[in-house]
Amino acid sequence: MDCLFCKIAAGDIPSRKIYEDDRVVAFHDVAPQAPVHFLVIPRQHISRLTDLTEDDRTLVGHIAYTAQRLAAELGCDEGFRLVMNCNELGGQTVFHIHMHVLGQRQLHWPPG
Ligand code: IU
Repeated sequence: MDCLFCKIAAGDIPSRKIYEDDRVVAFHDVAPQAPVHFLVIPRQHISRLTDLTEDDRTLVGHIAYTAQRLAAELGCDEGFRLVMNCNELGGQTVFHIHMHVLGQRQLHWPPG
């Protein structure tokens, strides 16, 4: 499968990895939108949130749990934002699900 994030997860394309285990990989975003901006992705290829099945619920929980734990480790104790974009209208550009973690600047609402 020709998926950039599958290749990053496999180590076939270099990335600035922060954390990995048997289910997820976290790495710094190449175009950071905040002083801290990293992505948490599943090793398993899932193209979009709307492809999730009931069996994936624990995996998504692990992604969110890992995201907040790493945010704390990277000094985002005053606050941070988790974002998952879905499909074109949601702003998704890479079709392997990923959770953005943004922190260490004041974030505003609503997003653009
Ligand atoms: P999106 O939610 O699908 O729009 O986010 C994709 C993110 O992946 C975006 O923030 C990119 O900067 C990031 N990214 C990356 O970190 N490394 C890459 O090689 C590519 C995109 I292509």
